[in-house]
Amino acid sequence: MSNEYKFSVGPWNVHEGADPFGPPCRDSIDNITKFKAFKAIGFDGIQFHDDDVVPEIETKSFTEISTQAKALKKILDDQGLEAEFVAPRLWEDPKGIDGALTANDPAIRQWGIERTKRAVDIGQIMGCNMLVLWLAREGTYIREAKNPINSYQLLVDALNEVLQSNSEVRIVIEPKPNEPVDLAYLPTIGHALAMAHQTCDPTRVGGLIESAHALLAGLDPAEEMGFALQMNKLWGVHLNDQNGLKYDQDKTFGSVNLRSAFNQVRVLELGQYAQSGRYVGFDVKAMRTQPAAHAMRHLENSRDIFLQLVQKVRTFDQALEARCIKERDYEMLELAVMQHLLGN
Ligand SMILES: [Mn+2]
Repeated sequence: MSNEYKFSVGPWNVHEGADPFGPPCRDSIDNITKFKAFKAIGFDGIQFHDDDVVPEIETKSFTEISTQAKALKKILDDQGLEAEFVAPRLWEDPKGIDGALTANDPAIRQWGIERTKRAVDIGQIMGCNMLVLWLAREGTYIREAKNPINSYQLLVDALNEVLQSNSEVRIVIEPKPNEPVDLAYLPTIGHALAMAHQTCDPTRVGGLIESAHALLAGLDPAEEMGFALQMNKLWGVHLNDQNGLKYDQDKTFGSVNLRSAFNQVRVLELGQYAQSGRYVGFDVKAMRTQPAAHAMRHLENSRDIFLQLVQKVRTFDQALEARCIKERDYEMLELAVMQHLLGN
């Protein structure tokens, strides 16, 4: 099983513990040390923001960017790792304070598109053609600040410009309904894939579903994945967990709702996700309370829980399932699922 599924993680998943109410509480670990540790615990893919590859990217020439990306590619190669995707971190630059691709200022929009195209170039150097777009600040705090009809057109225009700039790139939209902004454009996978079909090349635009983001939209992550799988558009997952409608918690996969996690694994099995060759990514973060020595356990635990749930899905009594469905005995089916998860 661990050979069938490939796992990925981003350097930000091992962090210093800062939150909006308090400073860092663990020392920084350099990326190279993190990559070695990821490989040792069974992760083969690394997810990158453009400025994870090239820190202070805004101050650097393309020659410098290219040199740094090539150097990092060599480090990954030497460790038997590969880059899964590169994502432009538009939301952390002060220029993108009110959104980048949907900013009201056309000069900012052009900056956003150019920075996104630069992330595609970095991806190409890193050997991956996946560009993930989490549209963090593309939205509003108050509705009156932007014209949503116009904003959605601006997003289509931006996607088209990126698609036309590079014939290899695959754009993968990661929807999220809120946070950091109050109301985000493309809040669900349905919105994202509807927009994909409006672009100049729908075959090159797909989606990535994060469990917590679906939950924050009041939706079921497994059903959202099923929707994307039916369209052959589930090009990535960020599995994690979420304790209700709060801030984006990025908790260890399965740690809040084991049955929801079971159903996410079940739909990935039903959709033959492993056979697609795509990575199972975990966007999980260590609790702030964790001492540094244990601040990677959330990754190991998420991967372990995932693999145990693959086993649970595969060993569920298929004959019983078929009989319950035939007899419409969903009480029995539900109990059987619960008993199976309880180990009985
Ligand atoms: Mn998250």
